[in-house]
Amino acid sequence: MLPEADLARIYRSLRLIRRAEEETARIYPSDRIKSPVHLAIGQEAVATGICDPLRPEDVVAPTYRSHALYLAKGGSLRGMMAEMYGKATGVAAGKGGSMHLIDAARHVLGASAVVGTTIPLAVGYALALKREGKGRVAVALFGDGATEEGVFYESLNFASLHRLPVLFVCENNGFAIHTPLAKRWASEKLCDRAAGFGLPTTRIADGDVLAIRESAAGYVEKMRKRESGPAFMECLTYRWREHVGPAEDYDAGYRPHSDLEAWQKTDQVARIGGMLKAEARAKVDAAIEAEIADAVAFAEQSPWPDPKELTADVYA
Ligand SMILES: Cc1ncc(C[n+]2csc(CCOP(=O)(O)OP(=O)(O)O)c2C)c(N)n1
Repeated sequence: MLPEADLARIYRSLRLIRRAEEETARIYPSDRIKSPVHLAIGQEAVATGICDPLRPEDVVAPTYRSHALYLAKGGSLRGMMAEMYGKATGVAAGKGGSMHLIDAARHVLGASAVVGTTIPLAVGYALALKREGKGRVAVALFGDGATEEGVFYESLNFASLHRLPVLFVCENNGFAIHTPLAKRWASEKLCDRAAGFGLPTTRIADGDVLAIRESAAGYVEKMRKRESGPAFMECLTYRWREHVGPAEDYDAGYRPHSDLEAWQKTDQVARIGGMLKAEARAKVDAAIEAEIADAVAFAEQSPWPDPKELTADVYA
């Protein structure tokens, strides 16, 4: 069993993501949040397990479903909340919304709504980090749908050829919007496809945050020492809410509620929380509630962007 301090840190990350997203879902129907939201409630273990072994100066490349990765890497909660509210104090000055989070100080690259597009950005960054020679690594996190883009395979090949320090992580939640893997993939052996490009691979099927962390830590350590090039992880997980928006969608007919119930039995927030002493857990929970309340108040009290800013930082 991990030392209590490690468990507390991992629990804090899992719980912060869960509660920040639950709060987002609670506020959403009021229309104060102006941006569409792709929630990762249920998927927290992937971002948390991957980011725990990372150093502050390592780089992560998120997707539009990026609250979890952004927060796990230490991104500003105030800046994220204000961004979703469309306020001038948001991380993209209120112009990007939930799908375009960024925190340059925490080395969270800009997210994108276009599926697969941040994978090559992580590879390009890894090339720069290799040349820099300080042992930093880049991580690309993406959904199973992104592996259907040609750029995914180009990225694997280029990174493997040049032995770049990049960890590719597929958060496989089984669906691209409403379409299941069985209707999209001729073979579900995703790790075999990655291995075909010469990458070591690991598949974690049960969402165990500690197993994800251990696997990521092993790969990252070898990359830092230049003992290996890129690596590939497939982490099975489950999106509890609808593809986009705050609600559940088990009445839509594309997946049964029993799947949710099965994943909820191994919920990592509850599991890791249960490994902590009650007092330690209560302390973490209270600190997180205060942090979220502060971020929401910050977003609500922040000013709207000045209309004169409308065309600033916009390419034309
Ligand atoms: C290039 C591109 N094609 C299609 C879309 C429409 N689209 C938005 S989300 C999505 C599903 C992607 O699924 P996945 O990569 O598994 O991520 P998840 O939403 O499950 O996190 C699609 C097809 C898009 N945004 N970009």
